[in-house]
Amino acid sequence: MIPSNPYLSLSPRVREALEAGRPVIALESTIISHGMPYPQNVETALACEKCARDNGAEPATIAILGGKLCAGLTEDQIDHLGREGTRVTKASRRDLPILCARGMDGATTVAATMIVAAMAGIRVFATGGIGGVHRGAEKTMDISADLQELAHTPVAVVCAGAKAILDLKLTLEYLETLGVPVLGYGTQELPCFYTPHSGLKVDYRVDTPKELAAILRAQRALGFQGGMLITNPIPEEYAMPKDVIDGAIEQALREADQQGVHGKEITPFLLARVCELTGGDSLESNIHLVLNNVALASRIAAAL
Ligand code: PSU
Ligand code: MN
Repeated sequence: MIPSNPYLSLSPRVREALEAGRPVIALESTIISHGMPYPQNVETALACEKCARDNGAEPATIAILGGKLCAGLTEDQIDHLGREGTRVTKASRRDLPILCARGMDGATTVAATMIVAAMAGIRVFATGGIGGVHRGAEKTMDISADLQELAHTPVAVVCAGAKAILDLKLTLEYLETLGVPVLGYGTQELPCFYTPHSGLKVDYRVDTPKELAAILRAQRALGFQGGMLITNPIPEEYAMPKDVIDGAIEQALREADQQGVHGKEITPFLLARVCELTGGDSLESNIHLVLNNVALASRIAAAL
């Protein structure tokens, strides 16, 4: 049975799939409103939904609409989030009570999407990249709420690693402290979003959706409440040249610093600048890696 919550609103398709015990995966909406430009954001969100269905899972794109925590959106709702873009509040854990009480819209981050997925009983979630420990966090204390959520909320997140806009080494240390397993799908190396290579190691390499499902079941059987990070490298043919992407990231970080961008604005600022600086090439890679993650998440959900 799906637990009832006055703020939770499931689409008919998602409700039916969950009640029938069919595979369902969660998808986030900050990537739509704050992570990509219009109209590619809407096209990608719809392509993700199609990709999930092609791989045997019902997609539950998650967002806050009129104060309701929605799992499963219509095309019109996705289009609304894409067109409105950054006018939609970027919503992480701390934002949910206010947006619900005020009847507002919110584009859910990885953290907020995990919360809603867990409420609905969805165990697997696909996205592009998670938030993490920012470079310079020893001074700014900018550490994404995504990491704390991974510690507490029982949803497995499939991503292409984390972007080099973050301090990946510190992000792994933080996840270790929180007890979050970091797995590499078919690799020992932590993928670095636009490239498969970070030079850092994941905790374990896992080669099949079936084994990933077994690990998730064991985590549950142990009574652990936390999530899991499944990192899935971008396919080589879509990867960016390392020097190009590193150069763009360095420049975007310098500009953010000069312009005093901070807090929840920093991630969207860096994503948009990197896209501009690479002439849209990074967006192309971004779209392919997200679809690759959706396909894997769907296969894991099916194996569960
Ligand atoms: N990293 C990306 N693309 C994204 C995000 C992160 O490569 O779209 C988004 C995700 O929604 C993530 C959020 O949860 O940014 C993290 O924001 P913050 O660092 O402010 O917690
Ligand atoms: Mn932050």
